[in-house]
Amino acid sequence: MPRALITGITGQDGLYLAELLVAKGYDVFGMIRGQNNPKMDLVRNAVPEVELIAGDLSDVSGLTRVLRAAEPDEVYNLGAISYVAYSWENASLTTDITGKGVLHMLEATRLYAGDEPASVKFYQASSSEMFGKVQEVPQSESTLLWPRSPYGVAKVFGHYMTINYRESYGMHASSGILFNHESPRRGPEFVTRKVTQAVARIKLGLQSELVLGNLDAKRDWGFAGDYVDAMWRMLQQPEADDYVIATGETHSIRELLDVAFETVGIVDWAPYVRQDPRFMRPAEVDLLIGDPSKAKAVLGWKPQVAFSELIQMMVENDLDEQSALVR
Ligand code: NAP
Ligand code: F7E
Repeated sequence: MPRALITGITGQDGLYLAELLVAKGYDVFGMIRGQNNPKMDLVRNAVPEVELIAGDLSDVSGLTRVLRAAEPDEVYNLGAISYVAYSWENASLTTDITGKGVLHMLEATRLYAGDEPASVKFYQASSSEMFGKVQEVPQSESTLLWPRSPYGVAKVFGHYMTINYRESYGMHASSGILFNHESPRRGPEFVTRKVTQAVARIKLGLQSELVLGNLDAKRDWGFAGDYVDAMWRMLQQPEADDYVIATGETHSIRELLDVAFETVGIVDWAPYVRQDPRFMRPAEVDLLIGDPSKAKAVLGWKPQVAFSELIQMMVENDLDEQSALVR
């Protein structure tokens, strides 16, 4: 049975990936941080087969111990401080975890792999936020990076460090440049889930308004369940490489609002939505749209869930969750 180690097991992608790997017959190990992490029960309920090992991306000696305990064939480094807005308020911490944490994982994996550096396959969760102020439309693997937030800068560091470990030590280290991907498991701080939760609550009479920032930003949104499959496909390739994972479509926050409110039968959302500068960012990423043709050609990957289907799925889930809360 192949063995996989996932950092960020308590996050949106960590859970979907763990489910995928368990279904494929892997022995899955998840790194979990902190003492008595409140999300431990969530992981245990969703994927009871996964063995949890305590560790933190800031602690390189602890990571060495985690690698020795899991003895993985594949390492998926999904752990990060991932909320872009938070990264301006906590730039140094974001740099330490989202940036330097990648170096720590690469180094712990290299030391664990010993004389056979390519024997342990490594996946790094890079991000379309690295494109920031986009220099090309659509964005591909060769587009110049121009990050616009401390999060984006930290991801660029992790991305190039992954390439550097591949080139310096011959590690099988791949980097997935994933565009925004969402699901009913998305954290409520991100705009899709903030909108779908609020729409459900407005429909149920539990909330009267939704306060947002920039409504004109455009994102290439896909379904997280599809995107973790791309991660796995990257590590099955004979050679490590970097891949853009995206739908190739872009939509504004306004279009997101159209679909979410239409799902509950509200055609005009303007009376419910207010803009507040509090949710505007010091530097915005105005437009993201990815070109996933390399992933299609080499990995045989393509997205299965369309934008409107994704948002409808999230609204339906939030209607169920919010109704259960008031029952
Ligand atoms: P998420 O839901 O925010 O999950 C982040 C995970 O990182 C959580 O499990 C969190 O654990 C863990 N983590 C935070 N600080 C840590 C630390 N110091 N040590 C170890 N683990 C730590 O993120 P996601 O949406 O699943 O994304 C997964 C990865 O893909 C992230 O690296 C993200 O930056 C990247 N990414 C995401 C997207 C997207 O659209 N979702 C797109 C491109 C790239 P706790 O529960 O303990 O906080
Ligand atoms: O913002 C705008 C906001 O926080 C999307 C992370 O997974 O994807 C994610 O980063 C857009 C931005 O995601 C609100 O200004 C308007 O333009 O949902 P988000 P993100 O910043 O794109 C990338 C690929 C990652 O790698 C990250 O880890 O929506 N927006 N009003 C708002 N955003 C939020 N959160 N809240 C608002 O009220």
